[in-house]
Order: sequence, then structure tokens, then C-alpha cells
Amino acid sequence: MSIVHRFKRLVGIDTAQEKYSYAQDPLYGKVSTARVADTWVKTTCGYCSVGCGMLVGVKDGKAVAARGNPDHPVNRGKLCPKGLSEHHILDGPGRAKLPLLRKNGKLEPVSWDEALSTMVERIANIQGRHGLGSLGVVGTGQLLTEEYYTLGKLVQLGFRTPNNDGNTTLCMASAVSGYKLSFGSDGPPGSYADMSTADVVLLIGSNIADNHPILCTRVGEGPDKRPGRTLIVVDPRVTKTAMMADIHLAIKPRGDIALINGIAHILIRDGLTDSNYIAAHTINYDAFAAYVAAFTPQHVSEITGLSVEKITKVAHLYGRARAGFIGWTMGVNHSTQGAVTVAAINNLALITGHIGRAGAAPFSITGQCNAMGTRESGFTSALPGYRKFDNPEHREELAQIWGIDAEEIPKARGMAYPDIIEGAVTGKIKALWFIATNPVVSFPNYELLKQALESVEFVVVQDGFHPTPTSDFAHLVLPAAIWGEKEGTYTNSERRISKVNCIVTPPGEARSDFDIFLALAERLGVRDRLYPGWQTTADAYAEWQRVSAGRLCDYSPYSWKEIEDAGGIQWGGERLYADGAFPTADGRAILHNVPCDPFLEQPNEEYDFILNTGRTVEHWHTRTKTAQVDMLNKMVPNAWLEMNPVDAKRLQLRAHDKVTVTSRRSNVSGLELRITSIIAPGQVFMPFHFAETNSNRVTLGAFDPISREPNFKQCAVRVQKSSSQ
Ligand SMILES: Nc1nc2c(c(=O)[nH]1)N[C@H]1C(S)=C(S)[C@@H](COP(=O)(O)OP(=O)(O)OC[C@H]3O[C@@H](n4cnc5c(=O)[nH]c(N)nc54)[C@H](O)[C@@H]3O)O[C@H]1N2
Ligand SMILES: Nc1nc2c(c(=O)[nH]1)N[C@H]1C(S)=C(S)[C@@H](COP(=O)(O)OP(=O)(O)OC[C@H]3O[C@@H](n4cnc5c(=O)[nH]c(N)nc54)[C@H](O)[C@@H]3O)O[C@H]1N2
Ligand code: SF4
Ligand SMILES: [Mo]
Repeated sequence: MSIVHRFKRLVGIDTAQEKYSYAQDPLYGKVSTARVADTWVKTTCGYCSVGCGMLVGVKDGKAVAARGNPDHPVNRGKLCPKGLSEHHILDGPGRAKLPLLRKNGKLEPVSWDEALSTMVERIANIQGRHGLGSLGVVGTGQLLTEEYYTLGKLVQLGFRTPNNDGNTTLCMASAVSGYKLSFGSDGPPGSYADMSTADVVLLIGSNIADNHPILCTRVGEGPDKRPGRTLIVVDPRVTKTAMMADIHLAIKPRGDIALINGIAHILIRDGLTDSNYIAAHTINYDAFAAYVAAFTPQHVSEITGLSVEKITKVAHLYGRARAGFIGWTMGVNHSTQGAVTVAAINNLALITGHIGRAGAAPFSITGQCNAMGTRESGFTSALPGYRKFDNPEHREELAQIWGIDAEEIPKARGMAYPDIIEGAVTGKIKALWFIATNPVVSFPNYELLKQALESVEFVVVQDGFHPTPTSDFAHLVLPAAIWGEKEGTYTNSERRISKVNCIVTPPGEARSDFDIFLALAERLGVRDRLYPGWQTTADAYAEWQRVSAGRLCDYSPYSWKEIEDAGGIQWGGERLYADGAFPTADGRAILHNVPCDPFLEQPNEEYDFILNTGRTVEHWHTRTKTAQVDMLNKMVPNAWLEMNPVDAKRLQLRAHDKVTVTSRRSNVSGLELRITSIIAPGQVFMPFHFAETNSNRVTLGAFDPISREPNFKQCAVRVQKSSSQ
């Protein structure tokens, strides 16, 4: 094996399929015997929703290496820098190892017995005084499907509070709501393969080069690149993904609805719609056509800042494509108009028939490793298996399977995440339980969140790491096992159920979230009733298979073993809605008239910039994981602020100056200034990963009225040089 070949293997850019073993590589042995694995465990990456298959090398009970699984259909042997270094988080210095209880203002180690008894007693006491709904629970898209399913039952039927939600409301809620608006159900219709087979791939508010790096291979250079495919990226920034594009539409923030309606206008005007598809499978077309008539290219050009020629060109490319694919992520979802923007995207797919065929899909690219599994199996915005709270038959079906009275199942969803936080401030919520989420860094408008955390009587933080900015507020910290220490499944963006396996044992006394939930159920006296005979996550999976049987997200045909052997299996197959039948009352998809409103907090003289927030490839969210990895940390050690040269000159700022960003809510200081044309004049961008320079001190606490998702991507700020330099 040549040195070049070996290097390519290491960084995961080699596409050759032949097997390669580090242990048999003579050079590798010479480099470091400590890192030569005895065994390789097959599993799925625990970071993003791409869902790459990987092999983790184990030596003497420790994870020592990671590489892409060459046989896995998603990534074919490649991994991004986070996946390649993921094994380092397992024995990172920041792991939570002991249960901690606050006594006289200080967190002190206690036994699990004391921790769990205290939790159940304090919550019962609070619920006794303030009602069952005074407990608010916030989970995550980073638990196993088996765990999230178990948690839903525990919260709603054990603790009997309906106020149960997840960090997915900060993330995917708008996509879920938008799919429901258009198609009657959640569920991304397409597959990654469609990105490869489409003639036109339109990415809206999605920076896959940083955030779903392995998906780039589907649209960029490499074996999947087809001549004649056009990649169009709609993003106000010149992201790495925009740099890969054939056409970049540097849209004005929140010009998206105008652009999409304008594309529909041109498609209808120029006869590029699929009238057979419209007639057979949609409703509301005439009203929709009349509505978008007002979105003339000239009008759309004024709102979006894009030229009439460019808008027309993109409309013609999409309309004339044999198969058109639209992918979107947080540039769409993170908005008070997120759900309806998704519906507008779906409109485009429906009027052109770019749905349900190879290469044709309106496709929400999800975020967290198990955003999909948790939204299918959860008991939060919907009942498990995409069932509806307000549907008596759905409640009856679940009651039958669970052997309970249907009256026990709530008839409406409880509070969504932002409403739980607001409820804590107004006194409706008195106890908070956070599981695998770190709101102090990730929730918008920190000042209000802080007030919420300080107002309630009892805060439980269940996390794999401690201290975290949120565990600082906790009365009780429960140390959890993380990815690599537990077994079950994740479901990725393309509905692929993948197996996740145990690689090592958890550190100290940390226990899996599943074990914690069962232990709590036992103390509540509901274990036998809710989880009869359950011991492991395999028991949860078996019940989830029965619960999902016959539903759109049907897991019942697939055993763990089949999933593992196949490198993941997509529920619903490669594509949903191939027959044009939608899960609505009359089987037709709904075209929506979507108004285009300006975003809420417009800049003015005092707050003259629009702040955009997001991510970089090296870091994961609030960095509890990636801060443990020396290599990633050194690559990107601190936060920065991107500003256009025109603005920097006007403000007399220089590259690397330390700057302060101030909004109407608060400020954040000490950001390193980067002067770059990646960002347009009048806008600034900062990553949200860093607790020390927390972007959410300044972001806006405004939420989509339908999905309840925050408006993370636009708020008004001013920028000054930090005073202490
Ligand atoms: N490295 C890394 N990868 C990740 C994550 C991570 O933390 N780190 N997190 C994962 C998760 S949970 C998620 S949800 C995904 C998120 O993945 P992305 O959505 O790709 O990530 P963001 O950087 O939040 O936002 C995407 C883009 O939206 C653009 N945008 C802002 N305003 C607008 C607008 O008005 N219109 C349009 N069209 N675009 C706009 C921003 O400029 C930004 O480039 O990434 C996943 N992958
Ligand atoms: N300004 C701004 N804010 C944002 C965004 C943005 O673009 N801009 N993006 C939003 C989005 S899309 C998302 S998804 C959220 C993410 O926000 P968070 O959910 O707060 O982000 P994470 O850092 O992933 O937090 C997960 C926590 O769970 C812990 N953990 C990991 N695995 C396990 C496990 O198996 N069990 C337990 N018990 N704990 C575990 C980690 O240590 C970490 O503390 O942030 C949102 N916030
Ligand atoms: S692209 Fe996502 S799933 Fe794949 S290795 Fe990177 S973080 Fe993991
Ligand atoms: Mo997310």
C-alpha cells in the first residue's frame, strides 16, 4: 500500500472498496502500537443525521481508532473529521461519572439510590402542590429510538405530565409541520441517492459542506458526479457549499418565500408545470396559481436582491429538469415562517411532479443523529408512530397495545419547548428535566432562559458530560452513558434505520439513559405496567415494532440483525408517495398560499446589522463533545464574527480585533473579527458553538406560531470594538 493510499484511507477520501486492516499494516504498527486495535466494532456515527457507518477499533477495553465502514451504503468508507475522531470523546476528561445532588448550594456526589429517590420524591411533591403539568421535560434527537420511546411513556404515563418536548423543536419542527401541512404527515419523501440522480439539486439554507460533509460526495466531485447536473445553493452567505455550486443565489435574509413563490409564478407562466400530476394528486391549484400571480419576477427581485435573469434561469432549470431535488436545512427551519416556507417548497415539488420519482423530492435534511427516530417514536408533538393526539382511534390503538385505558392518553399535545421555558418564568412549570440537551448555550434569548432556570424549584440535568453550562444550574445531575456505550438504533435523514452498538463500558457510575428511565419507572411504581418484563433496549425495540406496524414509519418488518447486516434499512423504502397517494383526508396533497412577510427584528440606526448564526465542520453544537477532542479544538479554538470589508472600513475595525455584539437583549464580547466577503454588507455571522461567547445571549426569543421553532437566523445587532483588549 502506498503512502498516498494509506493517507487517503486515514482521512476517508479513498473510495476503493477493498478491505484494509490497520492491524495488518506494517507501517501502522511502527507508528504506534498503542493504537492498533484488537477488534473492530461496527456502529453508526453519533453526530449528524447523515448516519455514516463506521468501525471503531478497540484495544484493552478502550476505543483507539475509528474509520468509515467501506460496506456501508451511506458513506462507503468515508468519514468527516468529527466521525474520524469520535472515539476520543468516550474517555474525554469532561465525562460525568457520579450522580450529584445540590446540598447547601453545592453539587455533591450521592449514590444512584439517593439521586433517583430524591428526584421522584421532589417531583411528586411539586406535582402535588402545583399539578401534574408543573413538570416540564426536554429531551433530544441524540437518544436512541428505543430510549426516546421509553422516555415518552415514562413522562406521559408515569410522571403524567403532557409537557414533554425535545431540542428537535429548535431544529426540525418546522420541517415536520410543513410536511404535515402539505402531505398530511411527516416523513421526508426522498433518499440521498436522489441527490445523485437528480438533474437539478437546489439547496436552500443548507450548508452541507460544513454540516453534512459526506453528503457533498452526492453532489460534488467523485463517483456520483454526473455531467450536466446543476447544483444551486440559496444562502445569504458564500458558504463552502455555495462555493461548490454552479449557481449561488445570495438571497437577502428571509427572501426565500418570495423566491419560491416567484419560481412557481414563472413555472406557471412558462408552461413548465405538470398539469396531470396537479389534477390527479393535489387540491387548491386554481387559488394557488392566482395567489402567486402577484409574485412577478420584478417584485421578487426587489425582495430578494436577486436579478430577474437569475431567478428566471433557476425556475427554468428546475421546471425543465427530468428530476429536480430540493434539500433544505436550518436556513429554512430556523424562522418564525419556517413551517410555511417548507409548505412553499413542497408546492414547487407538487406543481412540477418532482416528487415520488428517482431524483425528485422535497427533502428536509435533518440535523442530529436520531432526529428522525425521535420524531417518529416520541410522545411529544405527536403520539408514537405519527399518530395524532386528537384522533380517538389512534389513542385507542395505543391503549390496546399498551394494555391501558385510552383515557390515560392526553387528547392534545402539551407545551412545546419554548412554552415550557416561558411557563417556568410565569410559574406554571416548577420542575425541569433536561435530557441530552444543553439549553444554556442552545436556547435563544439566554436572559429569559436563565430566569426560567432560576425560577423553578427543581432542575434535573441528565448528561454524558459535567460540568456543562446547564448542569451549573442543576439541583440534580444524572451521569449518562453516551454513543459507544449503548445499543439500539438511530434513523438518519433518509429514513434509514441503523444499528448502534456498544464499544466500551461507561465511565464511573454513568448509566445508560434507558437504564435511568427504567429505574425511575420502578420508583414510580409503574415499571411492570408500562414496561412488562423489559430488561434491555431490545425489549423497547420489540414494542416499538408493534406500535409502528402498519403506520407510515413501519419498523415491524426489520429486526436489529437485518438492519445491522444490511448497513441500515429505510422504512418506507427508497421513496415515499411514489403512487401519488398522500395521507390526507382525500389522499391528495395540499397547495398552500404562503405570504411573504419581512422578518421580525429589522435593523435600524441603533442596531444596524442582521446577525446570522450557525455552524462549522469541526464543532458539534455546544461543544460538550468536540471540546474533548484535542485536534478539533485546536483547529477551531474560539468563536469569530464575520463582517464584510465595507462595514469593517466604515466602523474602522481591523481583522482579529476583539469585538462586542449587542442586541436589544444583551451582548456578547471578545469575538475575533474576520473581515471577509463571505458575508454581505449589513450582515454579520457567528457560530453558536461556544459557551464563552454565547450567541444566544443576543438572539431573539421569537417562535414560529405553527412549529414553535425559534428564529435563530436573524436579529438586529450592533458591533463595536470590545473595551478590554
Ligand atoms: N459540524 C457540524 N455539523 C452539524 C451540526 C453541528 O453542530 N456541527 N449540527 C447538526 C444539526 S443538529 C443541524 S440542525 C444541521 C444544520 O445544518 P445547516 O442548516 O446547514 O447549518 P446552519 O449553519 O445552522 O445553517 C445553514 C445556513 O442557513 C443560512 N441562512 C441563514 N439565513 C438564511 C435565510 O434567510 N435564507 C436562506 N436560504 N439561508 C439562510 C446560513 O447562512 C447557513 O449557511 O447540522 C448538523 N450537522
Ligand atoms: N444561535 C443558534 N442556536 C442554535 C442553533 C443555531 O443554529 N443558532 N441550532 C439549534 C439546533 S438546530 C439544535 S439541534 C440545538 C442543539 O442544541 P443542544 O441539544 O443543546 O446541543 P448539544 O451540544 O448537542 O447538547 C446535547 C447534550 O447532550 C449530551 N449528550 C450527548 N449524548 C448523550 C447521551 O447519550 N445521553 C445523555 N443523557 N446526554 C448526552 C451532551 O453532552 C450535550 O450536553 O441548538 C440550537 N441552537
Ligand atoms: S458526516 Fe455526519 S454522520 Fe458522517 S462522519 Fe461526519 S458527523 Fe458522522
Ligand atoms: Mo439541529
